[in-house]
Amino acid sequence: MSRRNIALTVSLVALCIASARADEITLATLNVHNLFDANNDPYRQDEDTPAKSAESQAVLAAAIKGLGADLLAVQEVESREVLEQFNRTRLGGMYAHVVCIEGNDGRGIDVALLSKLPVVLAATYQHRRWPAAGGLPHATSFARDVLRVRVRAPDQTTIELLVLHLKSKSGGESSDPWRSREVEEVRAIVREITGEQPELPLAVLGDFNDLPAAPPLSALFDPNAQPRLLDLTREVLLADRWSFVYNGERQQLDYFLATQPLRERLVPGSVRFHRLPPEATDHSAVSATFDLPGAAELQTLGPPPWAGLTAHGPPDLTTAIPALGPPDPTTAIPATDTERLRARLGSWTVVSGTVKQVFWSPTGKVCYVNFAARADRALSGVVFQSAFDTFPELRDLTGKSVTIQGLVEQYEGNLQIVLSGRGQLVAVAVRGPR
Ligand SMILES: [Ca+2]
Ligand SMILES: [Ca+2]
Repeated sequence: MSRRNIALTVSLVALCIASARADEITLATLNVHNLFDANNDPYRQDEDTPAKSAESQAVLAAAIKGLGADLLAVQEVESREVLEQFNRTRLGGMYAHVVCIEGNDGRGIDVALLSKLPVVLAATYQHRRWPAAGGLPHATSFARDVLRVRVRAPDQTTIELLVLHLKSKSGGESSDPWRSREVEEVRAIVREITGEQPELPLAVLGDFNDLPAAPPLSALFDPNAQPRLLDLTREVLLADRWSFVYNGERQQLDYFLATQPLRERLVPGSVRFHRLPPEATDHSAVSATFDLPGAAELQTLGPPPWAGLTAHGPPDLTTAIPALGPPDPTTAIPATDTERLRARLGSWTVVSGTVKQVFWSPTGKVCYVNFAARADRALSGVVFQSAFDTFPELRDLTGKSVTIQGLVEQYEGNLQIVLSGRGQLVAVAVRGPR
């Protein structure tokens, strides 16, 4: 069999394996924009928010059905009663479980979860308190709430979700300290949960009400925080990574973060922003689909199923990256072609070259895979500590021909691709004399 035929056969087998997986679960998040009823809630200031019209509800329901989500995190729901009625009358009861706990917001808007999967646990963090943040006397608790829900998949796998709706930006920078403090607390909550059960797949998703590079959100994206939260929306091309339009400008306010145990189950290419009709809501939805293997496999958490195929694996690249879909080696840009690569900033790109050196930062927390002796002469692969175990071959890469793929970024003027997923790096030993 020729190499081409072998590659084709392997690709077909990979396709068959992919289509045979029935245990896929789609998670999504959507700010539904004021899903209010016409009844006056005497305990909340809901008088100034009109009820969502029948037409708007119908459009929203059609949009939600189109998401195909098994689990839908929602924000800006007035109450559990309103959401239950919407699910029953507009969605035909497609979600068996409606989780909504009245939170702290003055107007009464709440975070909630619609679930087709059984709910094992639901908890609120609305009672969490901290000292007044940044001179804001009222900023001593979550402006809304963080809703924690644990669901159980048919194969007994459990997934933990934290549904967020962080303090809004209205009022400008004055809200930043409050949102920063909320983020700190979310981080603490994640540590508390995963500290008890480090192998629990966990998602943090919702309307974070700020931009990806905004300082208040930085702690969520910190690559050295433990456990690391991986922003799945970064799998989407930069130009498509927006969820809200403010003054005519596209912005990303909605996010989907996952811990590594959940990230490892992400179906490649499944992360999507969904544009919804303006009659439904002013936000885009974000969704991602996951493979959920059996509970026994989850507890052992061995290497990902494709791990054996990659490290120094067969020299045919098409057999080596089932995780991300095979990169076309003919499209790879040489790592030293910085001019072409600079034009690819923010875009998913396949890059190849011979590794000149691999070195670790003085703290040992970052590993650099360099394709040139000087950092400004070529793009580098960057691996953060949390992904060291994902790339056991790092120490042996020097002198090898390596293909990497990912988003081209710029850091301190130099080009880089952050490597976190197994399929992002393929090393090929340069063939020596036999
Ligand atoms: Ca009301
Ligand atoms: Ca409410």
